[in-house]
Amino acid sequence: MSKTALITGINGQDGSYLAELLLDKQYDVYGLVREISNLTLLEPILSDIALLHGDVTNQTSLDTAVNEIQPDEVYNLAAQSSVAASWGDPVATGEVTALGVLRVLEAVRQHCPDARLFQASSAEVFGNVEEMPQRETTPFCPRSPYGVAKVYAHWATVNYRETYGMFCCNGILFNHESPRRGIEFVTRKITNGVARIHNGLDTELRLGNLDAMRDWGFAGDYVKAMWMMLQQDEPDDYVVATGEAHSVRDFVDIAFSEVGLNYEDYVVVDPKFFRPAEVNFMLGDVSKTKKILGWEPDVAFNELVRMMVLVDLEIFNSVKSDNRSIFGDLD
Ligand code: NDP
Ligand code: GDR
Repeated sequence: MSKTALITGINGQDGSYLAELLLDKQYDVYGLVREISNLTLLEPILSDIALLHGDVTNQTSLDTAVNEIQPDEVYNLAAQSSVAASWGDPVATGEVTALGVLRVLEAVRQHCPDARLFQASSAEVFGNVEEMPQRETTPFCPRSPYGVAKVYAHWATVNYRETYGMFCCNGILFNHESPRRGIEFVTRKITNGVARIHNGLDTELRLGNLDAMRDWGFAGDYVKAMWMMLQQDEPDDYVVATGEAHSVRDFVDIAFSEVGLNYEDYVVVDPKFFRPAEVNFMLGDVSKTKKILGWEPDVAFNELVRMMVLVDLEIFNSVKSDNRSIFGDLD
């Protein structure tokens, strides 16, 4: 019999990849979306999934969804997921990214306690901790309202596992990117900027801290780890990372090189994009996840940058050819 999964945040980057993975595995896939949610990333699979309206700030909507669907697996991906934006609205970030998780846990406990639950925890829980690389036992030391909210969510998930015996797992996810990444994150801002400059639409790209180091992987690989966690005999928490760190500058350099440009001619460092508190260096120790789940990332850093640049270039090419078909040949 096919399994049933409920995904919150299904229309986001990870949600869309995870929905595709679960459809391939013959799951019945349900997703929670808001009235205002943009469904573009789900367009190719809209006829294969079922969407319900709800919001992690609204307990009733979660109770109703979980009670009606009776899912075998719940993937809680919903969050205000931008670290940078979390300083601008710390209270709303806490409502969604911290208390929203508690509401999902409560909905599952009350209405479907045998469901297995994945919580999207984050490497931001570690902040600027000295231990390097960071593993499941590294102390938490968050540096942003987002990181603080994820710490709350992480411990709430552990507590429901320990207190109620529920099958709850935290995936401590390091940065993962793709052509579906939101433009507010640095990687997609860079690849979109490269495509714009390459097409003569911009002459510069304004960025913040180029020296920050991140452990960047491919989102399509990371959703496989989420699924694997819920297939184990026992629930546990796992770091998901590549074990390799690169600077923002490295990313920029490779992205501009893809179109034969030198980033130093185009990138302007703008203090506007510096953060009130920065996490300087993130690097994950993924040995437990490799050993117990048997998970390995498939896409290497250089391939990831290339993939994102190529897709952004294609997007501009298709916009140009659409304009040609409407207005005739523009060249
Ligand atoms: P996205 O920002 O792409 O997706 C976030 C999703 O949450 C969207 O579908 C959004 O829907 C939804 N959402 C926001 N607010 C609410 C709300 N009040 N109620 C219900 N849904 C809401 O993030 P990613 O896909 O990249 O990340 C998925 C999860 O993994 C997040 O929890 C994120 O914090 C976490 N994470 C991500 C990492 C990464 O590098 N990508 C690393 C570590 C953790 P809407 O369109 O309506 O806003
Ligand atoms: P992050 O991702 O904060 O690590 O959170 P982001 O891509 O926003 O920043 C990465 C690093 O790049 C530096 N940076 C810039 N960042 C942005 N957004 N815009 C800029 O112009 C810019 N210039 C330099 C930042 O200072 C930072 O050091 C992501 C999110 O997916 C979270 O949800 C997730 O939990 C963590 O990764 C792990």
